[in-house]
Amino acid sequence: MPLTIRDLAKEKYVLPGHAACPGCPETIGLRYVGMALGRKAILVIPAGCTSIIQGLMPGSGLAFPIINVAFASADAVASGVAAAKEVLGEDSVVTVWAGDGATADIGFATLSGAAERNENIIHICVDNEAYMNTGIQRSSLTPIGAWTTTTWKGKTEPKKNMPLIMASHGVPYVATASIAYPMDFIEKLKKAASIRGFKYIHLHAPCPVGWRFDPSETVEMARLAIETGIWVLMEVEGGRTTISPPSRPYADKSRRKPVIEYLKRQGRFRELSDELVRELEREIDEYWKLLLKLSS
Ligand SMILES: Cc1ncc(C[n+]2csc(CCOP(=O)(O)OP(=O)(O)O)c2C)c(N)n1
Ligand code: SF4
Ligand SMILES: [Mg+2]
Repeated sequence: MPLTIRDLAKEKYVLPGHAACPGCPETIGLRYVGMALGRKAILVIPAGCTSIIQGLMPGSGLAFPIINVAFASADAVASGVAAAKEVLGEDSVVTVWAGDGATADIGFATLSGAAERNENIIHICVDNEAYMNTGIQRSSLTPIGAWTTTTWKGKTEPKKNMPLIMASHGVPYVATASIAYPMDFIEKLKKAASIRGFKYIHLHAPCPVGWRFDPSETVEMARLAIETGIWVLMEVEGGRTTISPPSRPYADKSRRKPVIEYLKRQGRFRELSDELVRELEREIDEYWKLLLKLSS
């Protein structure tokens, strides 16, 4: 039976008065985490925008139980919390909620270690493609050509492919998600919570501040990433790759929108050359070919 809105937790986990910017993708994603996991969720959060969004004690903009940790330790802390909960016989879903910087750069050692040990946790990478909280510095998940305050002329290196890197750890479950496709994300979260062992979900999260678009366009920008094929929704479960329903139409190249439709809407790509746009189109094609091969 497909999941419906009636199956979701009714409590609100993102509260009025939180400290996020208007149009913030992280609050959108956190709402869906609350709807999917409800009271079972325990969030482990390294430094990043969400640490600010939650606010200062004794108030909090988030109703989850949260452990704030140093950048590099998130998955090690989560491993310990999950082990303790198991000893106590408590049914919790220990979930790391970490930015792209915290996931792919500074926290990668403990993430890789927890994946290799197959710890019973979920790691969600909320990917806004830069270190936003400290003023839009590049991360290894910033795409090629994008302006940041540390890549004034556009980043010269391509975006690291974290979902495939995590899949190559041989963990039970890896998925990609988008804040524009809530039911797809929620289903993946619920599935991850039902699987024992290490689970990785990579959430595409366009940030109006760092990407330079109007805050009213956050969801539209995330949807365009799917429609141009630059972000693909998929799952790798027990080593088997499948393209998720919202992305399936775009396996057919003729149905994809030109990537320029996505790039031209974001100020961070203002200086992008025609040559780089062609290069990105070529990379999208190549990646789709690889995914279709893996999923055949
Ligand atoms: C070890 C360490 N280095 C640097 C910082 C400063 N710092 C705090 S948040 C942040 C950026 C986080 O970026 P990301 O993980 O992508 O999350 P976002 O802010 O984009 O949500 C940095 C560099 C820190 N707190 N600890
Ligand atoms: S900088 Fe971006 S990710 Fe951070 S709080 Fe603002 S909108 Fe959200
Ligand atoms: Mg970030």
